[in-house]
Amino acid sequence: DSSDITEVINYTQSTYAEPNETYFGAAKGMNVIYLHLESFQNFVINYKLNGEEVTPFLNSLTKDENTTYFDNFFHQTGQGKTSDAEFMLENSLFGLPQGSAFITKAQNTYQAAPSILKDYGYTSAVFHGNNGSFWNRNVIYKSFGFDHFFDASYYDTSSPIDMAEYGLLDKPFYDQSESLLSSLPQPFYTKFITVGNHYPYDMDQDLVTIDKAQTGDASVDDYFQTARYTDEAIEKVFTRLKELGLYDNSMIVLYGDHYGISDNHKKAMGQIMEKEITPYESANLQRVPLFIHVPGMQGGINHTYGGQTDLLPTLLHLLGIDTKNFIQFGSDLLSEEHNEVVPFRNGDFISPTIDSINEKLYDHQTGLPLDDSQLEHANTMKKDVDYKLELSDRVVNGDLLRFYTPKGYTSVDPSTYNYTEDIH
Ligand code: GP9
Ligand code: MN
Repeated sequence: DSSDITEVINYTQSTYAEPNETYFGAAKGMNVIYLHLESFQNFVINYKLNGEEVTPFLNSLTKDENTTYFDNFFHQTGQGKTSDAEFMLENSLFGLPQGSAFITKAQNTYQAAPSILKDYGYTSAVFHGNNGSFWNRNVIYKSFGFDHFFDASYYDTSSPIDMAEYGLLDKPFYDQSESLLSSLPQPFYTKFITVGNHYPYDMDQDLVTIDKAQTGDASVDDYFQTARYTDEAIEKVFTRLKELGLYDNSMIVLYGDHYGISDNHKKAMGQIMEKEITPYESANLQRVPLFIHVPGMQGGINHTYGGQTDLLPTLLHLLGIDTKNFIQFGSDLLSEEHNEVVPFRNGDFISPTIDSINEKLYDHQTGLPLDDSQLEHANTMKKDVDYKLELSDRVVNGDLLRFYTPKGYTSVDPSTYNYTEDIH
């Protein structure tokens, strides 16, 4: 009930990380373009298969002067997969321990990114070449305050060669999204959700430009072909944004949503990574790429440890919007006060010093069992992680944001949104 919210507010106030004045407002007033890297694990970045780069364009982004590439960024998803990634991205709230909050908690009160940005004149839209009811998106997006949701009904999905199992393939998807994007007033906040690189990663061999791997495990071997395809589609997006004159006034954020290769493929992954996939290695393979491109902002490779709940405070601070009064469970990755302990949905955590994986403690740098002298410190970290997850679950299960409206924030009325009356 409402007394719970006081404990939550005290907690999130205590974990708030203040903006880094070097970066605060670096993207102020810019458009935001999220490019969703489906099932993309970080091990693919700068990986060479038979001497050939799998993702040459993304690899080039790790060296782009205005792109910050985070190489210690982790997904924190549970059973909700993509929907958990979106939930965390838009709210800086964890998904649920079981099931998908998108499905079971769509009627909650949220103070999500689109609604926060509306107070700053932003128009928001999601583009996704799958039917709008998948993951209950067409319901929960209204609670998030998305102005538009361009689902498969806005796209030409009539030619089979353009289709993947969960909707339109990336290249035709992005091509067809262009006129929809150009119809939006600026500044806009947009998210493009792709499906090309989705399990089991099989692709029409007429469309592939790199060989499969040769482990004998099909979903591992094929993964490199769909990852390459995703990379090529992203490169085309960057080229088109420049041609459309949108590149210089847009912040582009690329993020992996969750793992691609599950723990059932340890043997094949051991060949790919040339090391045994132990529980420690498997947890450390949960890194997903995060690239933040801001025109005019000095980029580089940023080794800060973080997760998907950290994206919203990071994004808002880059846009010059302070997050102090919002209930957010992550913290700004660029802040000097950012907490580098990365909680996972199952209570495990990874940090620059200590990892807790399946109830076992490790020295993060060596992967060896933790020295007894560190046990007390590790237990404190574990308690903090458990408490953070518990409070986030209390907010989502108790719909507690009903009881707290941040100063200056305009609440959302989901009934005012209708995604079918848009331009067709
Ligand atoms: C479905 C697409 C894939 O619309 O986003 O979802 P996933 O299976 O990755 O959760
Ligand atoms: Mn996904």
